[in-house]
Amino acid sequence: MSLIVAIENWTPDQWIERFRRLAPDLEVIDAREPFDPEAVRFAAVWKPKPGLLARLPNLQAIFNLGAGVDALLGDPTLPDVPVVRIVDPDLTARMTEWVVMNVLAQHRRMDHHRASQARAVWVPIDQPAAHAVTVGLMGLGVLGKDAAEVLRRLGFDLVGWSRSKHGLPGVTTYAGTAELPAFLARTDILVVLLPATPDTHGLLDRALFRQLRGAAHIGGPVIVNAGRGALQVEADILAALDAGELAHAVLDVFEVEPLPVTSPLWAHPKVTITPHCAADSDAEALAHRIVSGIATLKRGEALDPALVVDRTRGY
Ligand code: NDP
Ligand code: OXD
Repeated sequence: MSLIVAIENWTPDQWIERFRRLAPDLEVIDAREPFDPEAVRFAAVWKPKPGLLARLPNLQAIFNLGAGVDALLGDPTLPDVPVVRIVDPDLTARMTEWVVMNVLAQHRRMDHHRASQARAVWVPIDQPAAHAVTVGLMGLGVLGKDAAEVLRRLGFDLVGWSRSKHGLPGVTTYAGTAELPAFLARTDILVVLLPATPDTHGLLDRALFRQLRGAAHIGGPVIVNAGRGALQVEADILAALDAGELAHAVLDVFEVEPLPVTSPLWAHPKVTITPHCAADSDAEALAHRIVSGIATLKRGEALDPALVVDRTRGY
């Protein structure tokens, strides 16, 4: 039984070594080398070449090496076998750190303090309490729920938006397109933890930014996106920042990655950029999860349904 490792934009060598070490009973195939397609039962992939997986007639499951499966589902030839995504407490905790770090930096007006420090001037400003700021979480899945829990503990007022309605302690929840305007009208800092799907593509545009409340004491509406770049219209973010409709944009994901050196986002004073590393996680732990998923399938047992992507929803 073979596991093929097909990784396009990182080097696969360490993953191949890890799988060989953690699953000595599996033949681990490097997709860059010639191989027998009939032998492959499992695939561990990140943005594999479109068409590659369709060539594997005995494939039983595809393990995505990340939480977001948009790149994989974008392959129209993807075979109809379970697609398993990453849900991992370490990844989740790191995303929550990133979200909380950026929400706090905006709430505590760190841009103002850095600018004052650069000029060696002492300019205290009024600091509202956390409960005076409403954080709106777009996406109440594994990541959104965890971030909500920590932000709630810090005292922020919280609203959340998802496709289906959720009951979450301390969070006023909204669902679906019909309730989106009410959610935005309450939001000061918009935290986006949505998947990229046909429904969410281009959602973060100027019309949406104009609906945000954006409390004056944090300088206006702020967006914080670690979901996917396909959700955001970058030209609209820049226009909204320049028009004062957004006070700041914190972005971990981009329409094109790596973000081209020519992008005006790089130098914009109201933009904070991290290079798609909000939830960089422990590769060893992720490999363990995949090996354990393969063992489950080899025993003839079912995978945890929470890990299997619903192909009709797109996440
Ligand atoms: P989940 O699948 O657990 O949650 C997705 C959430 O988005 C759910 O609450 C879902 O609603 C909601 N949602 C999906 N489509 C819509 C829609 N059309 N309208 C409203 N809500 C919608 O995903 P995770 O929380 O694990 O991850 C979220 C995303 O974060 C990933 O898909 C990935 O793109 C991104 N990510 C980014 C990383 C980074 O480093 N920047 C790292 C890891 C993930 P419902 O609850 O009703 O199903
Ligand atoms: C992602 C990840 O999906 O890093 O972006 O897991």
